[in-house]
Amino acid sequence: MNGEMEERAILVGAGDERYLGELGRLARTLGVGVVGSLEQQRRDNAGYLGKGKREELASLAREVDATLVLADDELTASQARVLERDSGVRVADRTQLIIRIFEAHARDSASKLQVELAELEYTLPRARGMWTHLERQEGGGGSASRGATRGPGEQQIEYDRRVIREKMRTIRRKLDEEKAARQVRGARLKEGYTPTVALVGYTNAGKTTILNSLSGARRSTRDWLFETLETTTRLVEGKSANGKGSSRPDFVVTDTVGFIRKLPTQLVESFSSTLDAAAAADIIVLCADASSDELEAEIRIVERTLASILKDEADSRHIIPCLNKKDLLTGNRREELSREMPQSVMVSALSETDGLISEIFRRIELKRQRIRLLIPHTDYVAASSLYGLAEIHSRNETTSGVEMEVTLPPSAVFKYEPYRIA
Ligand SMILES: Nc1nc2c(ncn2[C@@H]2O[C@H](COP(=O)(O)OP(=O)(O)OP(=O)(O)O)[C@@H](O)[C@H]2O)c(=O)[nH]1
Ligand SMILES: [Mg+2]
Repeated sequence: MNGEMEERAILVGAGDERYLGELGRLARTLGVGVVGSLEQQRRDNAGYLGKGKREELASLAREVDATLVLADDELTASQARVLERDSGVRVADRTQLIIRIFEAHARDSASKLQVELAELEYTLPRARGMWTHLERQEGGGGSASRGATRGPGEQQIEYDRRVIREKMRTIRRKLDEEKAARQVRGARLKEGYTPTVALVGYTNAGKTTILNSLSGARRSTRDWLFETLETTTRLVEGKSANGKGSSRPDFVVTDTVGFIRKLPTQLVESFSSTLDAAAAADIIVLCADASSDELEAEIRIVERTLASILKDEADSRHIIPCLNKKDLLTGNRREELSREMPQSVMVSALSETDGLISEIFRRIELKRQRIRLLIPHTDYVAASSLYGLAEIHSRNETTSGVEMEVTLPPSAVFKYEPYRIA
């Protein structure tokens, strides 16, 4: 899909779940122009679109001079071949499109490796398709001569697949190394416990804009999909966020990769650091674009993913639903949303995030517990590991042990429960 501005795509969708509007935005993110669309309730096994629709597609393609057909779902190799043959135009599917976007936006080495892995995973079951394609070019006679050429031997395909699998193993190994390095960095950040907040949400919700607004960072934000492909963590100083110099705690905020409907399974790896960040966070800000026509669906998709990684019900109490882009709403719509989602905070990341900041501090306070502990001298390690983990208000050596008054992060409350005296 190079020579991007030249591409003129027709969008096609078949089946119950069709999101051609979003597919069009994905296409435009890569600079691909959209010149038409066709959709159908029934999904055809052989050619994705039914035979009649494929004929319609062929004449539309001629009429609008299309160079590309984009399918809203992942196609099998043979569906893509049939669609390509019948439309007379090159075919790409939603998965390829998203992988291309990830490829174009990947900046750090982990994201690049993850994209490479996704690409190989996509190619693996299609190894035969690749060969057919080559064969056709060698034959030089287009589709007519194809039946006459003998297919490549099964051995060749097997060899090909072995090579792909071998490459995938190498990349996975490198990714594991990257992850280990990331954990070391994360642990360093954790020294001197600071509450953590993860910004999670649908792609283009405004997560990075919120991060910038909270922390004064200048991460890149764009009105296209999957601008951010890596997690970034920034410190927000309680004092500066408050402006009044009072004793609000510092916290760290992590920006993550956005979600999307029908997420290609090949890209799940790209979300692992996002999911880790969400699972480890004390507080999750579920960001949504309040001006989206699909607001409810976009929130649901993120909630479903979160539910699968959060350990228990109690965790969900620490999610702050945040409706962003308030400035794009009419007064009526704002009122309607406040009624429908009373627990959410409404902000405009470009101009006004005070409501979100206050809510974050309120939740941090709720989650921290100030307690008195008596730790016997024999449990010396338990006492010393409080440093860097808790806020320590007082410490007294007594004959039975060390008595401390501390404010604990939620993650440590359980561990210190046995020593609690008040
Ligand atoms: N009008 C308006 N636009 C906003 C607001 N917040 C963000 N945007 C715009 O929305 C677009 C997406 O913002 P990002 O911060 O890149 O969104 P994101 O959630 O990080 O997106 P990905 O990284 O692609 O998942 C950008 O063009 C922002 O300028 C807002 O409050 N109001
Ligand atoms: Mg972003």
